Amino acid sequence: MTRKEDARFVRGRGTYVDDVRLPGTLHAAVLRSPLAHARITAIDTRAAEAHPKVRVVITGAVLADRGLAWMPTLSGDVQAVLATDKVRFQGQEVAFVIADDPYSARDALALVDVDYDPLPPVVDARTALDPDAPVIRDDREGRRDNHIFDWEAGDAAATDRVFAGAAVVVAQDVLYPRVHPAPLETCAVIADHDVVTGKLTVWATTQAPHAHRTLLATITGIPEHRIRVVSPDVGGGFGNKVPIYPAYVCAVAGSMLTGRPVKWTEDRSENLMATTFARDYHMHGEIASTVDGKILALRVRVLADHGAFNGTAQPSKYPAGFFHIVTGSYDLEAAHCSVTGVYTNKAPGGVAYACSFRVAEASFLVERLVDLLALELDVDPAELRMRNLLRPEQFPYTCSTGWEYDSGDYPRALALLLETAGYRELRAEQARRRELGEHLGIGLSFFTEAVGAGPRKHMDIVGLGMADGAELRVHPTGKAVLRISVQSQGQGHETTFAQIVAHELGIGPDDVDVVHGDTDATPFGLGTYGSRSTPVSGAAASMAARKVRERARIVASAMLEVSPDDLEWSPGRWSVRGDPTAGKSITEIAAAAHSDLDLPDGVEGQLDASCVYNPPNLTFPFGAYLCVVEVDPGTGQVVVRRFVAVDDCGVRINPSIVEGQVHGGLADGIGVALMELIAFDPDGNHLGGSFMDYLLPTAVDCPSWELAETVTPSPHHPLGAKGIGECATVGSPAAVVNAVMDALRPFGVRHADMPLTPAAVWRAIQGRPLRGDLAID
Ligand code: MCN
Ligand code: CUN
Repeated sequence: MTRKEDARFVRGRGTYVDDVRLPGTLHAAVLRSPLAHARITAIDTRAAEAHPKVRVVITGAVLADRGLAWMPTLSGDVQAVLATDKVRFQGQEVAFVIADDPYSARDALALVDVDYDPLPPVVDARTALDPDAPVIRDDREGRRDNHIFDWEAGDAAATDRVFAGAAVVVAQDVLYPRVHPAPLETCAVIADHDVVTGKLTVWATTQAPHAHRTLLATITGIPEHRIRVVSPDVGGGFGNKVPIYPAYVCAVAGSMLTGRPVKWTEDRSENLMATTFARDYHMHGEIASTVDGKILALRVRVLADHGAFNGTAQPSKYPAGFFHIVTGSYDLEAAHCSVTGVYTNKAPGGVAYACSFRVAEASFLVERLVDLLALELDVDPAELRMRNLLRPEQFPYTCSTGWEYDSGDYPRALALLLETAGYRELRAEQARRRELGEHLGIGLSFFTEAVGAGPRKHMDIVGLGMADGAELRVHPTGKAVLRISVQSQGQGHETTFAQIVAHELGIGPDDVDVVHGDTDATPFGLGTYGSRSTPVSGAAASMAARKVRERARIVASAMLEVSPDDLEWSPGRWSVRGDPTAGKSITEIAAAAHSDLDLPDGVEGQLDASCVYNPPNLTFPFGAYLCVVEVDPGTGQVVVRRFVAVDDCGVRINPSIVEGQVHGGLADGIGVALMELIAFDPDGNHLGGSFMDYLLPTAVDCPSWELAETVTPSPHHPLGAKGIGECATVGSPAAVVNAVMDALRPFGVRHADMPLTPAAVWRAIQGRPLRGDLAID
């Protein structure tokens, strides 16, 4: 089925926040810090206020008077809404200028005079804990260092024992550099506070409207039932639109101060400089094996750069997200990982960009280590993986760090990959071309994803348990409206969720409309991230539809004057067991449910039903990827020739949407592996503030994707579906990097950090690898 929503998108008829025009709207711009670390000694707003079109200039002092200078982050830290004492990263919000039009607001930024007293910045996370490192968060009571958290998983002692006895140990420092989600639509908000009713309406481009409503209530003190968050069409999120940003709070304050709607739309540089980034994990990984390549254990230490405020969007029990799925897809005796989070003078965050809560970093590390082990043992990397993959009979499988993987057939996926790619022929071609002095590289990766957070008792964000609601209304004519708590940013929910209901009720998908993105019109739920929509909200939709079906059964039994037990279901119809001609369609039953038909005692009329779905476990999709690159050693240029991807996300609701998700994720992976980097100079100046510097992959950089699938249903999801949204982003960077390293094998290169730009590859060949996190050295 093609996507319903595309009817408006291909016509340019989508409605994004910036398209929303409320009468009397004022426009805002944000003044940002030019320095990474500095004390603010004075702010003079008089000249800006004298600008004829400026209505209000909000500073931290103005907010402090109202208790709004600081706000909670998703991790339970606090973040400055507008800087009062210090600025802590370049691009930090310092003042919010509200004017009659956006141009005047921009112009007036230059009229705000801020005196800064520069401080030395912490740019390299590896120096953040040095005793003489400048203390970034001196606002935190009693804290005199840049330490945020220590966290560990797995059995350290058991792991050390296995390592001590292992015949082979391979170790590597691996940086997963800072990258950015870079959605096409940047962040935007309109806050509209009604002084008469006390109602606040916030139009925002968000992945989690309900969570935003609760957070806005907590931050502003406005009662939650008077807040409505509307998220119209969202032009991409990729994790960037999970948090609340300071300018959203300023817009609310601005609307309360002016009595008018206040709109703010971010520009590209602001988005790249100041909104939540991803990764920035300095990892030290070790892998232990027997001489014949049986992988025994993994030991990992991580230094996590969280920027100046810890805005990471992890479930609160897991400050390092699901990083402990670093055991990957292999049968290990033991594993241990420890993560230390630190503050640096960089934009806050710590998670975003199709990451599934740090599975991207974990997956990348383990797949690099497996390739390094293959190199060490001189065995084929496909063969080494095949020997160590979990076997189907081991599921459900509890890994060494505690996750219970729900289902999988890994060897089948890898075998399909090798066959689809023609692996043996590729290796033969590689050998031939090496003779000719050409550098073809073949890279593999195998990944296991963990998507669909909760259950609620293990996973929450700011105390909100991860469950999702769905409400299904069936009108008298049998047409249905499904209201869901998750929010599409391009994933096609209006199509797939209609398909779920249509499948359960046996009606056409065009007879189901999907409503989302308005907290006044939809049930509560945590929203779309961690590829949780299908696993959680999709399950809620399915369960609500099954309740409708059961109600329909009772109504049908009254219509047919038989016991409900004597009815059997076929798509769209309840009929008398053994007599398919005596039956009623859902449409007929819906009409009867709204009619004067006498229903059994205790049975309400109508068919509407709802469900709150608290998943019993995550779902664990997986995949096997293969990338073929060609490297020009003279220039360091990498060209991706082929990319073959086998994905298993259980039952596919809409195969073409799933393929679209995989295409996007593979492109992401090529971007991260070869070109995307948020870099800083030693003074903490951000070096990637535009798409001229922060490179995104285009069609030119991507081959024609070759996709294949296996289907291993999730045993606990009502439809057997697992999430897919982030799989390819998680799995693909390792395949690309492994391919480049494979191509560079004749040069004795073992490892180079992403992004593998021409400069990075060339320098690796010269034996002087670039420091991946610094664009200059
Ligand atoms: N689907 C399916 N069958 C399955 C699994 C999924 O048909 N077995 C369909 C779903 O119904 C949905 C789509 O595939 O239409 C993605 O579903 P799911 O895996 O549940 O992921 P979410 O809908 O929760 O999307 C979130 C995920 C995340 S976290 C990021 S980051 C990301 C991604 O989606 N951001 C995206 N893909 C994106 N795609 C677009 N276009 N834009 C983004 O911002
Ligand atoms: Cu972590 S990026 Mo997606 O989960 O929104």
